Amino acid sequence: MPRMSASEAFVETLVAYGVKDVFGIVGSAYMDALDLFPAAGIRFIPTAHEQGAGHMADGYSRVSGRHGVCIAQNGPGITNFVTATAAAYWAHSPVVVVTPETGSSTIGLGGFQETEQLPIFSKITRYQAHVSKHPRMAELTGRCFDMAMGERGPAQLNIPRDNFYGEADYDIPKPKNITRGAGSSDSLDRAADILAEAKFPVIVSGGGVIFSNGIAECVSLAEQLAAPVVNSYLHNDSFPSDHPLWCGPLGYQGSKAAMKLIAQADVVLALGTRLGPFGTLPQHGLDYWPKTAKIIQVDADHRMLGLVKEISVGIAGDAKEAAKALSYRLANRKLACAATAAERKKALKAEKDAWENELDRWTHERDPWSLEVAKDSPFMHPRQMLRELEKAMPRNAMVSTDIGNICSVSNSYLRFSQPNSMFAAMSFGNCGYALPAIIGAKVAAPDRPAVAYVGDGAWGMSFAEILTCVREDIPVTAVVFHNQQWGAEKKNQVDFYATRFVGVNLDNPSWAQVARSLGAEAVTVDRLGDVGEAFDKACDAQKRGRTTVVEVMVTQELGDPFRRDALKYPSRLLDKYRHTNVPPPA
Ligand SMILES: Cc1ncc(C[n+]2csc(CCOP(=O)(O)OP(=O)(O)O)c2C)c(N)n1
Ligand SMILES: [Mg+2]
Repeated sequence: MPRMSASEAFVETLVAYGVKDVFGIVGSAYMDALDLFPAAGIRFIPTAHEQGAGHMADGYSRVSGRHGVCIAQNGPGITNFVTATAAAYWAHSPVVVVTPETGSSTIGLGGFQETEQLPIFSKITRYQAHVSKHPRMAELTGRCFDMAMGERGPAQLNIPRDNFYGEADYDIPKPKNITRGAGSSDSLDRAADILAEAKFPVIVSGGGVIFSNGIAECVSLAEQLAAPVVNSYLHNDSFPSDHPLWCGPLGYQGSKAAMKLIAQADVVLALGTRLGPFGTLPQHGLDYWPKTAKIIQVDADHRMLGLVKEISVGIAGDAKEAAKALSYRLANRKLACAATAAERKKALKAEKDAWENELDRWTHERDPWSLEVAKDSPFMHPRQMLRELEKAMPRNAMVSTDIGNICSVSNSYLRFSQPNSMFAAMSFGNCGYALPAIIGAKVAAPDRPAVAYVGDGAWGMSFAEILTCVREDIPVTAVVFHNQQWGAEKKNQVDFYATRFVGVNLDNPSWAQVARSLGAEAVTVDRLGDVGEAFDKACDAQKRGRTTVVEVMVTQELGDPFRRDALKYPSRLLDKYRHTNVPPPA
C-alpha cells in the first residue's frame, strides 16, 4: 500500500476507473485535487453553471455507457447540481456527483457555504458515500463508481473539504465490473412458454436494451417471433428504425403505428423497460395499452417489475442476457405466431405507411387557436420544420431534446439506426436539459454530429453553456425553436383557461445575435426551403470545431399538451374570481 496524500488517492482512484473528463466549476474546496488533474491525464471542463456540468456528465455517460463525473464547490456549487442529479436519476445515468462539503471541524456552526449535502440528494441518488476520514478516500471513491454503474444511477461522493488533506497508506481500488444474468431459469421458462403460445406478440424495447448493449439480441428475438417492436417513451434509439419490424415510439407524441399494433397484442414482451406511467398514457385519442394481453416484463431492477402495469411474468435480469436466453429457449420450438407471421408483417407495414402518410399530410395543427395564430404568420409551421430537420439529419447524429411543445412533437420525427443516439430529458422533464447534455455527449463522442433541439424558453435557461462550447472547443449544433412563448404551458391556458395568458409570452432578443456575441456561429431561418441547408451547414461546421445556433422562426401554433390527464377545468366559488370559471366542453 503506497503512501500518498488524500488528494492523490482520490485522483488515482479516478484514473483507475478510467476517468478522462470531469465537468464542473472551480472551487477552493477541492483545489488540492484539481491541481493534480492535468498530471493525471484528466481533462477538467469548466462550465457556465454547475447544472450544466451535471447534465454534461449525464450526456457523457449516456453516449459512452461509462461514468460521467461532475464536481463543484461546497454549498451553492453543490445545490446547483440538484436538478441535473434528479434528471440523471430518472434517466438511469451512471453519474458520479462529487460534492466537497464544508470542513468537518466546523460543520454545524453556520460558516461559509455550509449546508447538509447528504439529505438534499438522498432521494435522487442510487448511492451516497461520506468520506468521514481521509484514509477512506480511495475506498469510498471506488465504491461510488461501482455503485453508479451497478445501480445505474447517480452516486454521490461527499467529502468534507479538510479530508482532501492528510496522508495515509492507500490501496487504490479497481473497477468491479459486475455483470447481471438473464434472470431465474423458472421465470425465463414461463416467459418462453407464453411467447411460444402467442399469436400476436409485440416487443417494447426500452432503455435497458441500450444500457445492456442488447440491440442485436433484441433484433434476433424479434425476427424469431416476427414481432413488431415499439420503442419505449423517449428511447427512439432502442431499435433500429430502418429495420422492417420497427414501429416507432409509444407515449406522448409517439407513433400511431406503434400504438395501433401494440393494441392488437395478445402477448407483450417489455424488454428493459419500467413501463413508466407517463410513457404509456393514451395518445392521439388512442387508449392503446392491451389490457387483456399477457405481459412479460424484464428489468434489471426487480422493484420495477409489475409496478405500473399488471404482469404475467417478471424477469429480474439484464435485457440483453434475457433476450438471448429467451431466443435460446424458443429455438427449435413450435411457435404459434409463425402461422400468422406474414399477416402480422403486412399489418405492420400498412400501419407504418398510414402513419408516414398522416405525418406528411399533418403540416400544421388544426385546433381553432392554432389556426388563428398561424393564419397571418410569416413563419414556419413547426411540424413541417421538424420534417425538414429529419430529412437533413446526419446518419450517425446524436440528438438531445429539451422539454417543450415543439421538442415533444419532434418525437414523431426522430428516428435512429444506432443506439446511444437520443438523449431526452426523460421523465424528470426539466427545461434546460438539452444543450448541456449534448455538450457532454460530444466530449465522449467527438466524431459524431451533436444536435440539441431546444425551445426558446428553455434556451433562455441554458444558452450560457454556449460559452463552454466556445471556450472549450466542443462544437455542437443547437436548433432553437423561436415561437416567443413558453408554448407547452401556454397550451394549457388555451385548453383550460379560456386563453387567459399569464406568464407565457416571451419577448426574446435575436438568439442568433446573442449566439454570435458569445462567439458561436449562427443563422436565423424563417423559410422552410432553407432549413435543410442551414442545418446541414451547421452540422458540417462541427468538423471545423465550430458551434452553430440555428434559430428557426416558427408560428405559435401548439400540438397536443403534455398533461391533459392531470388538468381540470377551473371551479371558482368566490365572487371575486367567478368570472374565471370555464365550463368544460359538452
Ligand atoms: C425547469 C422547468 N421549469 C418549468 C417547467 C414547466 N414547463 C414545461 S414545458 C415549458 C415550456 C417550454 O417552452 P419552450 O422551451 O419555449 O418550448 P415550446 O413549448 O415553446 O416549444 C415549461 C415552462 C419545466 N418543465 N422545467
Ligand atoms: Mg417556445
